[in-house]
Amino acid sequence: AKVTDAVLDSEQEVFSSMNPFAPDAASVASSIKYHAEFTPLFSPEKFELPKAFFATAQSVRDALIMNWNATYEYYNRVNVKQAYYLSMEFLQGRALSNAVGNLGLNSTYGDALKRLGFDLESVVSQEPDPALGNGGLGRLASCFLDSMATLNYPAWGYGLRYKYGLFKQRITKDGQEEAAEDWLELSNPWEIVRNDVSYPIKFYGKVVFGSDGKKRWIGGEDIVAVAYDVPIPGYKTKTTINLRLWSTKAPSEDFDLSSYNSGKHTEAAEALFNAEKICFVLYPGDESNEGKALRLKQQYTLCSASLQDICQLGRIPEKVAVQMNDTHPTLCIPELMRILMDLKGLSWEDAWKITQRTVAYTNHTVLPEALEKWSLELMEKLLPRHVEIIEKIDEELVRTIVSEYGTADPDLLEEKLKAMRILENVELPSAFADVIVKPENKPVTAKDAQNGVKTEQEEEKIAGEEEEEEVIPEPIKPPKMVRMANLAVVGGHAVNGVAEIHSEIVKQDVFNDFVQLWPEKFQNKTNGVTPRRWIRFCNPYLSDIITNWIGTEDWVLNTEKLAELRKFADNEDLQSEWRAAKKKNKLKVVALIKERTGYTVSPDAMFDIQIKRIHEYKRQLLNILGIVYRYKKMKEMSASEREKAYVPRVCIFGGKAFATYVQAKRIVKFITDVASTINHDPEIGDLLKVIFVPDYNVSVAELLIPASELSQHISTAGMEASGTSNMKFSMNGCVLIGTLDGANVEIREEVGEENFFLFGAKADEIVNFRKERAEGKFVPDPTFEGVKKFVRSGVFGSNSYDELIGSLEGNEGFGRADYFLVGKDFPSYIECQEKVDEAYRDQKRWTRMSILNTAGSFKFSSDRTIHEYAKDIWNIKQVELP
Ligand code: B1N
Repeated sequence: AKVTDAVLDSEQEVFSSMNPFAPDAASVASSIKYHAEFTPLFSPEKFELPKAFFATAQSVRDALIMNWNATYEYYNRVNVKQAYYLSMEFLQGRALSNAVGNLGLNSTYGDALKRLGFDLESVVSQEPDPALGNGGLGRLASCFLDSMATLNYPAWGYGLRYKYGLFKQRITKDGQEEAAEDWLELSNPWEIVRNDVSYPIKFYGKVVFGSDGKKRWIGGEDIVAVAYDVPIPGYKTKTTINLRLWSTKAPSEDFDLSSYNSGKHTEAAEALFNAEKICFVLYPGDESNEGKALRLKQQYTLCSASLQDICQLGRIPEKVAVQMNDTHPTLCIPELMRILMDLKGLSWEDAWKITQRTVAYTNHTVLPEALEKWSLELMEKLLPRHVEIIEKIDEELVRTIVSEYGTADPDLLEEKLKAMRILENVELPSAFADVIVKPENKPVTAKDAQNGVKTEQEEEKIAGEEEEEEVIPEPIKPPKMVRMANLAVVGGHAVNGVAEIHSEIVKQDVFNDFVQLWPEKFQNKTNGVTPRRWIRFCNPYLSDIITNWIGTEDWVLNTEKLAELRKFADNEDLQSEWRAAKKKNKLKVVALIKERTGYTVSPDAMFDIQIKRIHEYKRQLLNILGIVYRYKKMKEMSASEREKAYVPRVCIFGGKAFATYVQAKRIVKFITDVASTINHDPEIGDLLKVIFVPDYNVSVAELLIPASELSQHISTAGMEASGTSNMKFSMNGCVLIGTLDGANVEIREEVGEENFFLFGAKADEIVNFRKERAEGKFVPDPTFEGVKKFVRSGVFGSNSYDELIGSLEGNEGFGRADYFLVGKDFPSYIECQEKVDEAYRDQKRWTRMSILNTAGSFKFSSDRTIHEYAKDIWNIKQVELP
């Protein structure tokens, strides 16, 4: 009771220091009633839950607007440098409980709603979960906004207002199905459309010289980007920053009234549709050319609208730092150059200096297929002026490379140019055509001649003699591409990876050639997550315990304090409170599982969870095959042997597969098939349950993470840049099983290796293991062979999973032989899982491990990450409002 009183007092204090009126429950209740009546979204007769949600959100928004206006009014007055975080994705999750929590008004709003006949928890769960992001990258952007606001850093987020967020996932007997996510259906109470903040955006057209001798981009298609602002409140601070999301529309004159009146309704509205469709969906399928063009239009809209806006807001570069979240906003570089040269009249040299000083780039992946490239042909059509600028940047880069490496060793020079140029498969700029003698034009050396190496002419002659009649086909020219990562590295002043091991791979591998040129550009910024959403609000039971034992709630802002829990790790009272909190969280998940899948699971079993996008490199397949192995062994035992040998487990999966990622969808289908066999096997009962929670999103994560006891982060080493849910699990007292990949490495360092279940090949061994496989030298473990055979025997249905199991063997037609090394890591994974069971049997030991995970998680607050960006990349200072 004491703690609650203290919290209540501090809530009152915070709010009264922020507002002219001190809100007690009565005034909050009347504000909610006011909004239900006078800013209505529903008809007046009834006052039900949906209406309660919107009215509550509107009343919270009033408080946010005051702080928000005060924030930017002050920043403008003192003219501070600000950071602008550009991202194609913000995975915000629900805002109501977060905003109420950050304002410190939980109990006030709880009481107010009680007076109106509602409870806060049900009102909160009315909010649609805005999913304007795919996964970790988008969620990171949202955690960063929370930290920037909380730490009083002057900043903005910029993104797109997609009408439909990431698809809704349904699980049917055929696997995953996708449906549109209409999150705006009932409107969005948090956003404010700024009708006075809109910018023209151009596509297509051509470049001409103006009368002043400057380049002008004219003609083409013109649309308008309109600002929708979302307030982002900090925790226990007045600072409330802005997330500005752009929506697109046609200029009003583009509606063809005379066509419409003559009955051609569709044609009349074509321009409207054409402009609006840009913001219809997050990540439109880009297999078709139309899809590619649309995605590029989205990226350009984000860059152009944001930079036009930023140029109005602050002096570049003194007052502006632009951070590009991956390469998706890389068009910022040529766009800023265009604005500075064509619109502001600066020289190339000045514009380039300013651009470089302004922008910085975060890399989030080293998977070669994920490094963005755009067809030069498409880009030339859509953005002709930008391609001119990119060509010039590429030419300057060639100049730098030539001067660095000289022409004495043409092979080396060729190799460097090939690796580093922005333009791929494009001839050298004419100025360099003669400087570089290409190896194929090189005269044959005396040594080659001795070894019987023929000249090109000789080869041609021989070929001609042998196949006289045959027409030699024109060689297919590889497509000309623009490599966005190379452009981002060249155009920015800083490049960072998102975990130590990832940043090392970035330096040693992906961008090694650039590191040799500009070593000072490359940095590491290990990711983090906001402790507000990811412990304080999603896990109130554990939060109260932590506050009680540490003696203050400060840890929410200063996570280092969590380390103080270490000294109580073996304390029996703490241990039993700790277990009780976990149990309460597990009970919520038992209900969720019942509701979403119909299955009943036992809260006394170990909750073992893997939730993330379905991807081969994340190896959900390793997890489910491990489960199959466990099931197979159980079936070979008598009932009493089984009971003795195994700790009861509920194995929970969640995650979406990209709609066109066939192999990922097969994995989903396989997991659900295995689940339905095992869950219906009466011999197994509560000893093993497999659950696929459909439609995984931020809100589901907020329920699952606090309830988890073991969580799986088992990617092939070197492939997961960081991972961020690993941090959330660890904070919530969950023990991790994982490979030495991404942030796992650092988590293990912090929590102690005895509190982390490690297995599997290391990143630097992967190349050799793949080689070993390719050469047919790999001998799979009998356990792995046994599991595959078991699957093929039809236990999980008539399907024999040829494509899935075949991919682990590299059978004819199934592509790369176990590229992700599931077979290689299988035995060590199984062995590690046995150690997990053993540790869990000793509940004291397990609880200690759990406590030490929370205690050791303090490094992974996004507050730490944001301080590092602010200091090392953005050069911005904290500014507290008066
Ligand atoms: O970014 C996260 C990391 O924690 C994850 O390890 C990493 O996989 C993730 C193209 C991406 N990398 N690349 C993407 C997202 C959308 C898209 O269209 C690539 N996401 C990540 C945060 O650093």
